[in-house]
Amino acid sequence: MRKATVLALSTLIIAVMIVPAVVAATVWNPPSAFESSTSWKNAGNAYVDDGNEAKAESAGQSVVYYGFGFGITPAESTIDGIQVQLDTRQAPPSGTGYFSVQLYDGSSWTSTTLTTGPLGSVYTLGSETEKWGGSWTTAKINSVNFKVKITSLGTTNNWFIDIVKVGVTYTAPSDTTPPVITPTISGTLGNNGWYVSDVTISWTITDPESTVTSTTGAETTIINYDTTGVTLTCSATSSGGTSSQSVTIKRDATKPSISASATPLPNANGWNNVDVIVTFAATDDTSGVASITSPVTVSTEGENQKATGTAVDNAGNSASVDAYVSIDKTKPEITMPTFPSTVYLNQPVSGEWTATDALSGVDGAASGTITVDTSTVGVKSGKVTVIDKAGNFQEQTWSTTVMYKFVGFLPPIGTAGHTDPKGRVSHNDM
Ligand SMILES: [Ca+2]
Ligand SMILES: [Ca+2]
Ligand SMILES: [Ca+2]
Ligand SMILES: [Ca+2]
Repeated sequence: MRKATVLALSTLIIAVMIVPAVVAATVWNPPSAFESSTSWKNAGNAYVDDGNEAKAESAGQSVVYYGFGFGITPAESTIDGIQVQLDTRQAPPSGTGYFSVQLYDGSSWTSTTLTTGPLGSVYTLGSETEKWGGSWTTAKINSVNFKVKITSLGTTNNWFIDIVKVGVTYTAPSDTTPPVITPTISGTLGNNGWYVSDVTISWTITDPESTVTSTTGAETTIINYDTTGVTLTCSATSSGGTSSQSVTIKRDATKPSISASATPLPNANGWNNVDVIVTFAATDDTSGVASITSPVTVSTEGENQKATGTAVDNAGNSASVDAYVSIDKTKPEITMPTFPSTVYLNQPVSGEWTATDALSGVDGAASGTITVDTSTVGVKSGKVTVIDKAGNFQEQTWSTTVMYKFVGFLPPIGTAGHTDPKGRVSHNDM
């Protein structure tokens, strides 16, 4: 016998050494409700320890209390025992009244019924290891359907209770795992892991086996600035250990800066008369430029022809710019006056020229007068030059010959001839 006892003791010691230290806890709660079918008077007076009492006026009357509001966690905790405490009195004080108490686990009443002694004291029924013949879980204890039935028994005039309380002793499971930390990141994700909006980072920390005793970096953070990478770390400790989680946030919510340039540049009038190459350039401070429109060659004629360039950064933000190109490659048209091929000395000769340009328009005078110098004989020529606003030249020439005017031969002046009626003198009358 002695040997067996020593063996049992050493087994117990080994068991204590292997199992991590677990601490039982007891929580006490009063009820918050009773079943309305009760025959007791003022049953709700037993919620609070205030001298106001619930009362049964005859033996064999039961009151059922519930709504104890237990919230024992973690759910895997073991229920070790249940106690019911009653602050009792009877009238007259010398009676033999007492109470019996039973528990309800949500589906049946416990097989064990415990009873008080003669009323007039505070009785605590059960113990930290008494299960009342029931099979308990945290779910049953935490349920609103966990109930206590108190029945008046014995002989007296009135059975009183000032307060009823239930104490539940439980043991949390031992914990070998640290808390689980889960980040929640909300924001608009662009390309390549870059966020393109404000980013909110929050953390969920759970440990089903034990209480999380400390955390760092668990606060919600809003990243409202562009960054190539900011790392947030959350740590949490339970009796299962310490764990950490980190997230790195890259934010670029800013469009690239884009510009356009033209080659060649337009003239002072804003026109080109050759093909124009529009080249785009962009910069981006945070994620960098990912793509940009290739140079655009504008070769068609027209005013304010649009060339659009777009730049996209590595986060997916895009920006566009419009360049306007005016091209006129067509020379102006000149309408020249028509001069005869020959004109006479001192004959007044002049004519009007006019010019038109369909695209950029004539730059300068669009008409003018050509006056031929007929004061001397010979070939006279000139040219009209017109330029449009794009710099295209047009040139037209004119030419005519100034000649003496011969109207015929006058007869020589005779000595023996006669004078004709017009006063001219002829030598021979034919
Ligand atoms: Ca009371
Ligand atoms: Ca754990
Ligand atoms: Ca950017
Ligand atoms: Ca033109």
